[in-house]
Amino acid sequence: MEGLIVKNISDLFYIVSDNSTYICKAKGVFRKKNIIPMVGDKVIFDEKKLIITNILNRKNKLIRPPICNIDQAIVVMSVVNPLFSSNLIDKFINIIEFNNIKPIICLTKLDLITNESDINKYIDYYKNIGYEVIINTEINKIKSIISNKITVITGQSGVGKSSLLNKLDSSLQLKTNDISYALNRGKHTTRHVTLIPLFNGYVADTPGFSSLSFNEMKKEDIRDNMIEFNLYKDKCKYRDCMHIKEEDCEIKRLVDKGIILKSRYENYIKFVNEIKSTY
Ligand SMILES: Nc1nc2c(ncn2[C@@H]2O[C@H](COP(=O)(O)OP(=O)(O)O)[C@@H](O)[C@H]2O)c(=O)[nH]1
Ligand SMILES: [Mg+2]
Ligand SMILES: [Zn+2]
Repeated sequence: MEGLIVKNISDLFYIVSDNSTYICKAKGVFRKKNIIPMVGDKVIFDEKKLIITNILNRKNKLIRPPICNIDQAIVVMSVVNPLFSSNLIDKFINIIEFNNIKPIICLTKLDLITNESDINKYIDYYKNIGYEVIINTEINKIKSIISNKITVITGQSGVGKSSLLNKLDSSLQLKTNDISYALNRGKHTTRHVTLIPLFNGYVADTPGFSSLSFNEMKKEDIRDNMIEFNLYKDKCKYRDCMHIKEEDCEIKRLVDKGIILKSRYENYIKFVNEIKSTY
């Protein structure tokens, strides 16, 4: 039978197929080849022996959280409490782009601010370069985005990820404001990710990240994941321009003109320096 792994606890894999759940182990040969099935995998399994016999090709794969075959990632960011960070948004987006997953930005806690003009500047910019930007109160819109897809909900602790999922489906009853969990994470906790069925698709509510890293990425990757740079780079003098120290650089000109958002460019420079320092 064919099914989808929705949960993994040590060597047990919970597979959903035709509305039933089967708890299976992986075939021994996987271990020898060092292939480990993961949440999100589409697999072939023997429903009598409860053994996974084959893993279908993955279209993408995240290590943190460990999950694959993701259609889209909703990056949740509060405008305050915790304070809005364009740096974190750009970092999430960069990593998500690198993994060939569609990023969607969801802003929360707009009810806690009186002046929205600063935030609107970001909303307009990200929309302009082609990203979908939503507010956590736009429930019907979010429902249609999530329908029939596998979606990862990501973002730092406290931004309102679990609250949003509870609002989409009150029967989920996910714990919110779980500070103790946030403080303990990374110690002994293996990061259990679960795919929760929702609107004919699945969502994964991931724990907040203590750190996000550009693992395995080169500085050229970071550059190429800045999607709006790719629109203009042909006008740079050098074909492989990094848009940093080079002369006659179109990207730097557009930052000066205010066409490329200054914070995006500054975050880009920070990211490149971050990976340089890890070599
Ligand atoms: N004022 C306000 N509070 C919110 C909003 N969304 C979430 N919260 C609160 O923020 C806190 C953290 O929410 P939670 O869903 O646990 O965040 P998570 O760590 O990202 O899952 C909780 O106390 C929520 O009630 C919002 O849109 N406005
Ligand atoms: Mg949560
Ligand atoms: Zn350039």
